[in-house]
Amino acid sequence: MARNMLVTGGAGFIGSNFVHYVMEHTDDTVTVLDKFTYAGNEASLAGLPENRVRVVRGDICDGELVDQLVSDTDIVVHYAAESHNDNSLHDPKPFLDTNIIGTYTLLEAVRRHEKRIHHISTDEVYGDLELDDPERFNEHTAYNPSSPYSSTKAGSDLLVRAWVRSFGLQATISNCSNNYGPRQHVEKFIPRQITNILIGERPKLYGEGLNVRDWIHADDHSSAVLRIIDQGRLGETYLIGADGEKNNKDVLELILETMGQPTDAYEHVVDRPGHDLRYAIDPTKIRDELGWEPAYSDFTAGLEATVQWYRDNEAWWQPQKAATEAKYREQGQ
Ligand code: NAD
Ligand code: TDX
Repeated sequence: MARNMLVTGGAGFIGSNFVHYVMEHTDDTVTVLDKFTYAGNEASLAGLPENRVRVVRGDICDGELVDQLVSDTDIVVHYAAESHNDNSLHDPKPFLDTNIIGTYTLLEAVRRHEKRIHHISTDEVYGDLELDDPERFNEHTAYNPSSPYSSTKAGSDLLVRAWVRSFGLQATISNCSNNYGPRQHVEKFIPRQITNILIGERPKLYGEGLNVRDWIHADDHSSAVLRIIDQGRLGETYLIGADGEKNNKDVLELILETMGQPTDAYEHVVDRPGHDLRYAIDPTKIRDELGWEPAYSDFTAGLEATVQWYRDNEAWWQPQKAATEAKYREQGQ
């Protein structure tokens, strides 16, 4: 039976990709609740069927609005967050407001109305790994976040767990690795480098670029979230990853190669303070228990398609580019 989902942060990168994915793969209807911060973009929801997608401009910290929307929904899928580590190092307060208070506000409404929530989180809550550590993060790894961003995400996960245990809240949690794909804000690593090349700026690599991220296509994240919503066990946490470990230097060289540039045509800039060295997800639980498999096994092909998306959609990213680079320049990055 078709459901009505309340998707918070549905105008952001991963949330909007999820809404597109839901439209293509289910009969569900969606209400997007989004504050349209600098990271939300109406254009990311363009072309979706008007009879199945409603967009509400509002803050997840607004208790009255949240209460009303939650009462009308079958399930909340909670993507809304302040999401960028670099921003959190310069101005942490919005991270506490949205990621902690916003999540708390949603949890209370879900509890009052006896609904279900799926909480979207990140592998960054586990801190980082050494490059040669044979272990990867799994559902039992201890929380050890490094940045204001990841500590507020960790805090939000712990709130969900406490609401499950104390109040029997119907909730699931997923912690996913680094996403790439269309509609990602130009502040993030891959789109920043692609769009720098497109405007004739040199890409910027933090430090030596040996830091490893575990890349997954945003559509694979969406298919995993839908699988958890459909088949996941209430109260459980699932880690989502696609065995996509790569260091930043290799990813940057691949972007340069894909875009026909010399592979050394970039600058080293000042490193991020407290920069996590390596993230890596062990996805055994979601694969074995829920039978989920990623569809994008070829990172190079996925990256090429992403480069093409930014080439084809300059009107989407151009309005954000100058301000984003001005902010980075101030920070020496
Ligand atoms: P994003 O910054 O692109 O989008 C966030 C969205 O939330 C924006 O549309 C913004 O307007 C909205 N928002 C922010 N504060 C709000 C508020 N108070 N009320 C309502 N809406 C608000 O982020 P993203 O990269 O799409 O990440 C989405 C979620 O996925 C986050 O919870 C993030 O922690 C998680 N996540 C991201 C990644 C990644 O690689 N980007 C990986 C794992 C998990
Ligand atoms: O210009 C850059 N140069 C660079 O070398 C930028 C913007 C980043 N980097 C490095 C820092 C990281 O090692 O690239 C890597 C990826 O950086 P981000 O895109 O900022 O992502 P990260 O900090 O890894 O966090 C992302 O993945 C986990 C998302 O932003 C989070 O929301 C998610 O939780």
